[in-house]
Amino acid sequence: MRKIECQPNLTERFETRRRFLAKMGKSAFLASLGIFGAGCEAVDRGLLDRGLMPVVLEDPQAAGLPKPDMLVHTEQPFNGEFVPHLLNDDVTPTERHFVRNNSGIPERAVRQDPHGWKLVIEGEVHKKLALSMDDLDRFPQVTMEVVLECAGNGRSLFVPEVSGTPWQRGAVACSEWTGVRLRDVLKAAGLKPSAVYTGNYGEDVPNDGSEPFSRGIPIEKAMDEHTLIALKMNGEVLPAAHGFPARLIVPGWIGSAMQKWLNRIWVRDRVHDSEKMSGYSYRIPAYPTAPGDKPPVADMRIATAWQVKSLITQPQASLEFNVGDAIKIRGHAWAGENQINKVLISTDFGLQWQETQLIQPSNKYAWYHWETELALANRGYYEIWARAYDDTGAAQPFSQPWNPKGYLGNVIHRIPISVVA
Ligand SMILES: Nc1nc2c(c(=O)[nH]1)N[C@H]1C(S)=C(S)[C@@H](COP(=O)(O)O)O[C@H]1N2
Ligand SMILES: [Mo]
Repeated sequence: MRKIECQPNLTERFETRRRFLAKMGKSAFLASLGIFGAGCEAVDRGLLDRGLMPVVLEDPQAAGLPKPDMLVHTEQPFNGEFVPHLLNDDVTPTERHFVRNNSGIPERAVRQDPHGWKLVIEGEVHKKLALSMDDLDRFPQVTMEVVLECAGNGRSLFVPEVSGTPWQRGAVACSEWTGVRLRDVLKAAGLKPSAVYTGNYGEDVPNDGSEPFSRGIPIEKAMDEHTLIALKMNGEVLPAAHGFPARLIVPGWIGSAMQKWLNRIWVRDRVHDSEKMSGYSYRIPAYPTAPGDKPPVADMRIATAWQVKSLITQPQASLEFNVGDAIKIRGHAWAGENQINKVLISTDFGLQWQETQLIQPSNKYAWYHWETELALANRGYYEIWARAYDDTGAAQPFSQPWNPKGYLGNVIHRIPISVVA
């Protein structure tokens, strides 16, 4: 089994894996983790240097998935989110953080074993680094609450329908992340003047031989003091599903910039040109497009920061109230690189708006909270609409602007309720 799991040849590894998975049921597989965990360790130590490929599992249960009450879109790769009223916490607990995977989860992450793991920094640097967890622990540690939102969150609201995971509103969370500043690590490697972009890689190398998920960020964002190599989530070592042992946190930007299971940063002398940086992947048209229109690839631009957005987390959709009841309304708001100015709500389809109380975030890049209370004087069907405004004057649209892959959706959130006499 050790030989199978540490197979250096990619093609052969896939064949043996298929046999391996066919032979073993889920529970037998889980039981075996401890056994080959010990066996692989010595081999793992030289993993990167000798060019061996990490092993990726396609068994979400091994990584504790799905989480309770999760709305699961796909099991392989695993993608799941939560309905808005389950996201009411100020700081999202790990059990309520959505999971978005492009392929399987590395076996190392499931074993929670950092032995042999190295983060390689190479490319346009003076000194190539291969940092162990102990090396990273020696850099200053930073803790921040950061909104992490998939670029495709809200995709299911696009009309006409677009391809991709049909996220509703829950592919967003704001957890607390602890780690080291990416810029401290890049400084240790010494950036050459030719450095313009990072190319980020992780251990989740797909089983079908397709190009591994890899995205990058401009050097300016990489050198921003808030961009982290996170080692902890909500005070605990990173869970398997969220990138153990290290992931990027690129505050304000789309989730795909936040590489999980990070093991290599290739500093580049040009904009990173991997598959997930090209074509229609994580790219949006340079100009507004008619619904259903697909502009030429040359007119597509890399999606970066999120735009102004809000979520109603209370009340739960479709609740029934009595006339005159005090109805507590609450939620979050965030705006990528910008700050929130106000969140207004309406209960009459946008004819009249009222202010809510805005609660400042604990740090830049965490989400704001907002709340208010109201009573409805007549029975009937109502929708609570929330609309956030940022400090640039931008506000959420009433109707979702369209793009070919359904990215950066920020149409106002509406919660239906009914009031009975
Ligand atoms: N290595 C790796 N990193 C990745 C991904 C991935 O599939 N592989 N998915 C990205 C995308 S598209 C998103 S939205 C976030 C999701 O982070 P989460 O699963 O911790 O919520 O991780 C990003 N980092
Ligand atoms: Mo994403």
